[in-house]
Amino acid sequence: MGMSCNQCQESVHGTGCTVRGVCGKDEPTAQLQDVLVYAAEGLALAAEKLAGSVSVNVGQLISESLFVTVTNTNFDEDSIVAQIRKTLAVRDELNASLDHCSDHDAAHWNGSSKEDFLAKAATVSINSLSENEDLRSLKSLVLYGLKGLAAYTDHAAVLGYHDEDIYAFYVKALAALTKELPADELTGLVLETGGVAVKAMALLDKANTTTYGHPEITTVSTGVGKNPGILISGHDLRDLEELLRQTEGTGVDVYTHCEMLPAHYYPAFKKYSHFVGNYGGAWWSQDKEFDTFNGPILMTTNCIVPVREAYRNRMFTTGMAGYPGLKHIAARAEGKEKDFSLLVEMAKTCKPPKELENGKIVGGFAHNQVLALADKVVAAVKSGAIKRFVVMAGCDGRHASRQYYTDVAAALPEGTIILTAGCAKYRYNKLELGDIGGIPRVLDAGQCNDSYSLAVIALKLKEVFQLDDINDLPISFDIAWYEQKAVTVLLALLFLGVKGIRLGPTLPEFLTPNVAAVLVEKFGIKPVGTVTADIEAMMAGA
Ligand code: SF4
Ligand code: SF3
Repeated sequence: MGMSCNQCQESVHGTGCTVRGVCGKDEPTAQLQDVLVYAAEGLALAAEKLAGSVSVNVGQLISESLFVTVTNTNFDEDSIVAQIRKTLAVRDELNASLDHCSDHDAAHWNGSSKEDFLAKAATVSINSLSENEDLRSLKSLVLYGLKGLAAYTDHAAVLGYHDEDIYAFYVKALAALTKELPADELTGLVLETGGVAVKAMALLDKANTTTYGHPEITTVSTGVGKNPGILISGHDLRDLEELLRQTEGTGVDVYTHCEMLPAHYYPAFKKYSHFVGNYGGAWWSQDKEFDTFNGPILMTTNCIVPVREAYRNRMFTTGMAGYPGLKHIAARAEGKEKDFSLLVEMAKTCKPPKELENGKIVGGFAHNQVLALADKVVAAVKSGAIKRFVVMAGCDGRHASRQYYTDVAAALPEGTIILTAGCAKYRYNKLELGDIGGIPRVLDAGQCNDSYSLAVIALKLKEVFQLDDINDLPISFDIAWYEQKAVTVLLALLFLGVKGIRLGPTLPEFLTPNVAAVLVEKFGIKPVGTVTADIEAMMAGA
């Protein structure tokens, strides 16, 4: 039967991953993820037939199910099977309330065994979206955009924030993926996904900043203390909040890893003296760093890489994350916190982390903080001290070709400011790039989930400089992508009218030449080139 996955930047070029994912995802896991997407489509078709709004329960369930299939989030067959069953059960409830079956094929295959689901997988892979490769490419763009969106709305939902319009869009778009639609309708759906992405990022921004305050300029240590520690990775701030509360006064320190680094920027977490620093770099080097951390590690979301024996018994998952053989910390019971006592007790028996480095990272430049510096920034632009902003947000990844981003950051002229968000920053956030009149040359807005801040900052600059078009700003976009949240951010930028984005280290494999040509023609998207040529072009405004 084989697997067929091409959703991330590390997809095997030319064929997608067909035997085993570069990410480590094996064939049954990939197939069960396809079936889970298919079950979510069945749920959407049932919800589409109901008059009125899409319920929060259905919207949240779709968010969770799609999030499970985001690259490097969940490798655990049993938990994916459980999520398929949950999704089908709600689909069946909706169909029962309508008193008819969905015409989606899913209505006839809700067998309960994993084998049943695997047998179904052959007919529901990404290839089944359409026989026409261009239509399949457009549908893939929508589906991957939805997966990234799902991560945003799941994080917002965890904090109690929902938007029924976004949930209604899930239903509309997932249902559309099951239908034969012409290219122009699918192109419209791609752009609409970008518009909904802006809404979802704004919702998550509101959820995070209302709950934890607005990020502030913060210096984070990359060294280690003398106490044992727990390392928390992924993107879920509520998990961190509860872990910090449950470790307070226990003699166990808490460290962030990868995309949890920006948690240090939030006022709500600054009061914890045992929240000591950040350990290691971007997600892909975890198989070296987790060994030397010595204590328990909690993965709240992506990115998990194949787990090594050296730390397997110290690693835990929670939320939508999963990995076979790792202990999973259960969801919150109504009105209760998650129970992290297993990690706390284990940490007390562990050695302190081994020092990897002993420096600092400065961040916290989300929209509120940057707008507080607006006068200074505007004056620096007017005086010519700041010549250009370069947005280098997105994801990091394993490939050596991503050295491009380090080299661009190092070689950009001194009058440039790098605006970043996401784990792409690890390619240059430990370089000494200095400042411009006190404004650091790398302004880190936060996680990939905080890319919204970069759009707000750009729109504010447009307003301050009284420009009609965002593309008239002295700003260039040199974006790095890896997983599907970056696809969502890209669609959001296109929706906001940003033109001429450089995308790398390679263009998505799921774009056919015809679909890529449309993006080039309409939006001027281009692949990254050489460091020298790209810097020269960006400084010239291209
Ligand atoms: Fe391959 Fe990426 Fe899919 Fe993993 S997520 S199987 S690396 S395309
Ligand atoms: Fe990174 Fe996985 Fe995308 Fe959140 S942690 S940006 S890749």
